[in-house]
Formats: sequence, structure tokens, C-alpha cells
Amino acid sequence: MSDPRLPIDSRLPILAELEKKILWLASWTIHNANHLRESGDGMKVGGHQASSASLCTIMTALYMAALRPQDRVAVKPHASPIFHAINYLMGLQTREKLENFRGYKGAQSYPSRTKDIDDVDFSTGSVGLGVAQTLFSSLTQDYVRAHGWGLERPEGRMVSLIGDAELDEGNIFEALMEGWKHGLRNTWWVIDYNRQSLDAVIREGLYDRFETMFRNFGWDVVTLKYGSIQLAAFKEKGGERLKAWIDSCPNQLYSALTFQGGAAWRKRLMDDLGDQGPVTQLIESRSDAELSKLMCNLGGHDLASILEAFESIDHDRPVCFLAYTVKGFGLPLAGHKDNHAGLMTKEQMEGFKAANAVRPGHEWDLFEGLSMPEKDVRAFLDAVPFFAQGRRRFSAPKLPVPDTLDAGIQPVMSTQMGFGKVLDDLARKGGPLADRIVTTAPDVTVSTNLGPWVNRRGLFAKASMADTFKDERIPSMQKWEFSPKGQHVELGIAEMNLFINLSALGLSHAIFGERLIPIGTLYDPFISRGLDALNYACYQDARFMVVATPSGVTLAPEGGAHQSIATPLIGMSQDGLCAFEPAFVDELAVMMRWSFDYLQKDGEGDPDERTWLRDETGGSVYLRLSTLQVEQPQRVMTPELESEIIDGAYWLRKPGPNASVVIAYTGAVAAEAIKAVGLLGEDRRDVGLLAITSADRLNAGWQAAERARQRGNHRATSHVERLLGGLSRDCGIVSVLDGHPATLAWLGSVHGHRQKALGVEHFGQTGTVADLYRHFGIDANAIVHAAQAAAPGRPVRHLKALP
Ligand SMILES: Cc1ncc(C[n+]2csc(CCOP(=O)(O)OP(=O)(O)O)c2C)c(N)n1
Ligand SMILES: [Mg+2]
Repeated sequence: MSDPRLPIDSRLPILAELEKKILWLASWTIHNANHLRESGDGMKVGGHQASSASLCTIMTALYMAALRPQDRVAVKPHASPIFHAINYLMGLQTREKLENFRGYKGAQSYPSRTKDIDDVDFSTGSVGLGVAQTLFSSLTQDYVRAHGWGLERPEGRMVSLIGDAELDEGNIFEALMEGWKHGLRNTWWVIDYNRQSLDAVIREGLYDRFETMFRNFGWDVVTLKYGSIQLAAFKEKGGERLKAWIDSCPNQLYSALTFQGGAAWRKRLMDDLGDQGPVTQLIESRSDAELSKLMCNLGGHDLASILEAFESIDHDRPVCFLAYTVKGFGLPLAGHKDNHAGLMTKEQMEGFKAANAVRPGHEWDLFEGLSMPEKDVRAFLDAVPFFAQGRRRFSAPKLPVPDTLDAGIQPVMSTQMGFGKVLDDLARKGGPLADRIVTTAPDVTVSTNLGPWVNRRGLFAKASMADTFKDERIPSMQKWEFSPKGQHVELGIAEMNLFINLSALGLSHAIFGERLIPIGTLYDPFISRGLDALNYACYQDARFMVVATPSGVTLAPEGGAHQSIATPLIGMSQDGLCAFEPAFVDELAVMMRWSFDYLQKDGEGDPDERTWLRDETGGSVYLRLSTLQVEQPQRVMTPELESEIIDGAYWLRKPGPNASVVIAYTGAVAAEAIKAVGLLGEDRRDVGLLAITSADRLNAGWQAAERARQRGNHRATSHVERLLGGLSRDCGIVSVLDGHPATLAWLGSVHGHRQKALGVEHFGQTGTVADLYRHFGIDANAIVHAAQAAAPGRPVRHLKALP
């Protein structure tokens, strides 16, 4: 009966039963959880009830009929109870988790790939991001298949269920533009056009804006406005006038009448349309309940129209379904403008329970209250195509990572140059890892030094496109040839798109069973522009490397507007993202090699007892690089040094036994720190120089060791505790970086040392690097000054007075 080849009519009765069941289970989940909360901590479960109900019909049609196992869905955040209810029906969600909806370890408020047990394809929560994720996921599918991978699996559709107010989010428009450029296919967006947002009823005429916009971007638009009951009524005598009235009715009024119900509809329709003739007859021939049913029978609540619309799509062009719905459909809250946080009262729930023929104590029973034989329903569920092949989450084998990476080290160079060299070398040598790397950048490919890689590996496009400049023999450094085998995805400037693209590419192993190693580059300050999307990508456990360059005030004359201050703190605080900031290119090569492995890990979360970090779980990586050319150390990379670089810090100069001060630096200011140690040499003994390669990992290890000790493991010691453990109690620490001083300001707390934390707190000033380091107090002189204050003793003779 669930066979999609069967006529829609034969599936409708059972789908209608399931729709009712799903709405019941979702509503009960919310009510039950709220009831428990009210008697407990008083937290209110708002926002879900009405918002879920408006998508229930559409989701029933999709999950129970139209979707195929290869399709992937992003569900509007507040429709999670419907999603969980569907999964519960299918045996993929537990009663225990539903009873604990929104509680500790219970089913999540918004579908979560990483935290929910049911088969969530894409997490949602921050509105707009899941929508764009489906678009980029479809582009990822095209990328994977164009490279000849995963062809044994059928192509899937990437489906997003979108709240109408969700379309206010600008990132959706940015994504639409990118989709158009890349020839988007296989993407369905279903807009839950209930004309209500969280606070309000939306503007009149939005429909036309939506329709024109989607058509402009090359999408098909399918409107689901009238349900079959309405369509039949329009054919009755006077029906045309009723249709015209519906079409011109303001959103606010439609909502208000929906809430008020049959009698109110009757009064209003009679006042506006009553003609003592056919229209009056059309209205009068219906009871209040029938009239209400007719007026609420919008396209988005009519299973037959929805199924027909979905099943009639026989092409791969992107389609926007604009489905008229009623927020709170089927519930007493339907249509009320304040219903977003509305909940059914106990009395209303009792009535709803009775209407669903659910006996007290049987609320969670799967087949309670159904009017069809249980075995028929079971047989239908067992054969629902979407779920028929079990869990749809894949894995992919790990790609081997070379033992070392060659960064073509020159005596003087920048970390950004080193990054370009590593990729260039990988591109030249080839191999499985190089073939699976996909780079992407928001219009900064050349300026972030991806040029050499792109020259070797080409730009990706579904259709080949020659480089006209090359054909015309015009000399150019960049060979911009597009082909289906290209490995660089060029994006427009929108940084949100960069991160969502990384999110989609970085889930390829799980969604399409084909591993990619995505590397995205951008200017460091613009991380903030795409920050929510970056957070979203990490939350979904997508795996990628983000390389940000240039960074800090070190970009100097490039302009004050492009300086980044907060990004080192973002690197430390972003869960799922491991942040490094190398000073030297040999460090960078070590970090990148380690990262290629780390991106592919998916092991258990037991901490490594040396660092207390949970590296086996893997994650994404952020490299904060610089364009400043600095003298590179002449040294041999030993396994010990490698491991310290990865752990987050090493002594570039070990402090002697009588050290009264140590300098701890990160990144581009290395040369200043080295110079400061030289200047201090005559007046402070045994000064140590600590190279911090990852404040993030150093801090995380320290915090984790502290927690382990609190749990009774007294021997737990982190890397930073060992590094600083040998310093005498009254040794001072000066920390310095081109970024916010708080990044390293915690070092003194590790063993209780006095600390001066230098860094950048203001931005916008332009000048040379020397001007700016002096201006912000992160040059050698400022470091010496801080060292003198941190380690009292005789005045340091090389110290210049601070301006
Ligand atoms: C980025 C972001 N901002 C704000 C919110 C809070 N929020 C949740 S749903 C919502 C609007 C709901 O309107 P709509 O998308 O039309 O869905 P409906 O409730 O009508 O189903 C808002 C503002 C959010 N989840 N994400
Ligand atoms: Mg809405």
C-alpha cells in the first residue's frame, strides 16, 4: 500500500490516518514535556505546537510517501516534534527520549545530527542555515559524481522544509545566487506559507515576491494554495466568488477567522458575500464544522494535492513548493497570531485526546485510536520507501596521509606562502589524499595563495570551459580552466556561503559515502561575517580545514578595516574546531599533516592521558596565518618537536634554573619576542621563550586535566602544566600575540605566576607593521617593558621609554 507506483487515491486513507497519528504524537510529546516541566523547574516548552502542526500534512506526505532513501532533508527547527514522532512511528526514536523532550539527554528541541538518536540528515536551529545546507549539499553531490565517485548509488534530492519567516534570513538569498551560478539541481524547498512568524502575521503580498525571486534564479515554482475540498467548492455555483474572496482576504483576517472557527467564518462570509442566491446557498449548506474545514483546507493541508505535486516532478531542476498552511492546523490554537509560544491547556488536550480516540494511559501506543486494522498500518509502515533500507548514514575509508609535507622552506617567508607551497606540492605529487582535496574560497583564491594549487588542479564546473586569456595567449599567472574534474570551487564573496559549502563538502563521507578533504580560505577578519555558519558546520560535525589569511594588525597597510582581533578567541571557544597559529613554516607543515589525519578521525571520546585532549574523535581545523615574511629557523624537525607543536607549545629557548621571566608568544610576533629575549639578556638571567602554536589545544588540555583531577585522577597533568611546572614561583610571564590579549592571559593561572598579557584591543589604525606593533604595544620594546614589570630587578638598559 506504500508503493509509490500505486495511485495516490489508494494510499490516501492510510496516509490520512498516519497524519492524525503523527500530529497526536507530536502534540502529546510537547504537552507531556511541558506538563512535567511545569511541575518541575517551570521551564515552558514553547514555540513547537502551532509551528509543528502547520507542517504535519506536508511531512506526512514526504516521509511516508514521496521521499526515497537517497533523499536528505533539513526540517524547520520548530517542526522537530513532527520529525521525532515520525521516527518514533518507524521505531527510530524512543518513548523515553520523547517523554524527556527538551530535557537532559532527551529528544532535541531542533533536529540534531549529532545529539539526536533518530536519523537526522541536517541539523537545524539557527533559521536559514539548514535551508542553504541543502543547496550546497546538492552541489556537493554534483561534485562527487562529476569526479566519478559514488555512481553506484542513485542521485538524491536535497529537501528543505522552510518557515515563511525563515526566508527573511539573508544567507538564503546568498545561497540562491550561488546555486544559480553552479547550475543547481535536485533541490526541493518547501515553504510552509502559514503567513505567521514568531511575533506576527507577515506582510501582504509576500507570495509574489517569493515567486518572482525563485523564478529569477531559475527555479520552478509550484503553488499549493487550495485543497481539494476548496477546489470542489469553487466548482459549485457561487464558488468563483468564494475563491475571489479567499484570494483577496488579508492574512491577518484569515488567521483571525481561522482561530475563531465556523460561526465566525459564516458571519463574515455572509456579510461580505451573502447574495440570497448561490453563494448564500454554498455557505448555508454547510455546518459550522464543515465550513471551518472548507476554509482551512489550504493546499498545504491537502494530502492529495501535496502528493500529486511531489510525485509529478519528473526532472532535476530545483523546485520551490509554496504551500499555503495554517499555523496550528488541527489544534485549538490554529491561526491565533500569538500562537507561536501557545500551548494547549489541559482541558484542550483532554478534548484532543478524545477526538483522537486515545484512552488515558495509552498515549504512546503506536496504533491507539486508529480506525484501520493494525496489521494494515504495520504493513504500510514496513514498506515506506524512505526508511526501507535502514539507516541512511554512511562512512568512508580513511585516506592515507603522507609522513611529511613539503613546504618548500625559504630562509625568509610567510606562513601564507608556506600554505600555498604545501598545497602546490601535494597537487604536483598527487595521490589519494591530493585527489580528494577540494578547495573553496569566497573570491579570495589568489589573495589567500591558492593560485598554485588551482593552476595545477583546475576549477570545478559541471561543463568544461576554456580559459579565454590562455587561448588568446595573453600572459597570466592564473590558469582558470573549468572542468568537471577541477578541484577548486570558486564562490562569490559571501562568507556564509563559504562555511555552508564547507559544511556540505565536509559531510560528504556521511551523506554520500565519499570522503572529501575540504579546505576553505578567507581573510581572517571575515570569519566573523560567516561565524554562525561556521558554528553550524561544526555543530553538524562536518570536517574541513579553514585557512584564514592575512590576520591581525600584521596585515598593516592592507587597511585598518581588515584587521582581526577576536579571531584567536573564536578559535579557542568554537567547539569542534581545533585552532592553530604557527609562527614558522615548518610548524605549519606539521600542523597540516596532523590535520589531514584529524579531519578523518571518528573514534571514541576517551582522552589521551598525555594531553588530556580527545583527539580520537576528530574534528575540523582552523589555521590562522600571516602574510608577514619572517626569518625561518634552521632546524631539523624531530618527532618530539612535532608532537609539542601539535600539543600547543614548545620552548624555543628553555628557561634556565634562575629564570625570573619567560616570554610566551603566538604567531607573527615571534620575531619581536625573539628580539625582546635578546634585549633582556644582559639584565635578566635565563629568560625562556615559549612558542605557543595552539592556545586552543593548550588551554583545552589544561581544563580537561583539571576536570580529571576533580574526578579523582590526581596524576592527570596537561602539556602546559608540564611546560610551566619547572618555573620558580616568582618567575613572571609576558604573553604576546597579534590578537586579543585574553587569548593567552590565562597562562599565569596554570601555576600561579604573575603575568602581563600583551595583545591588540583596538583596531582601525593603518601604517607599517613596525608602526602598528609599536602603537599597540606588541613590539620588542613593549615586551621588554612588560618583562621588567613582571620580573622586578635592575632596570633593563635597552628599554626605550614608552610613548
Ligand atoms: C537565526 C535565528 N534567529 C532567530 C530565531 C528564533 N526563531 C525561531 S523560529 C522563528 C520564526 C518562526 O517563523 P516561521 O519561520 O514563519 O515559522 P513558523 O513558526 O511560522 O512555523 C524565530 C524568529 C532562530 N531560531 N534563529
Ligand atoms: Mg510562518
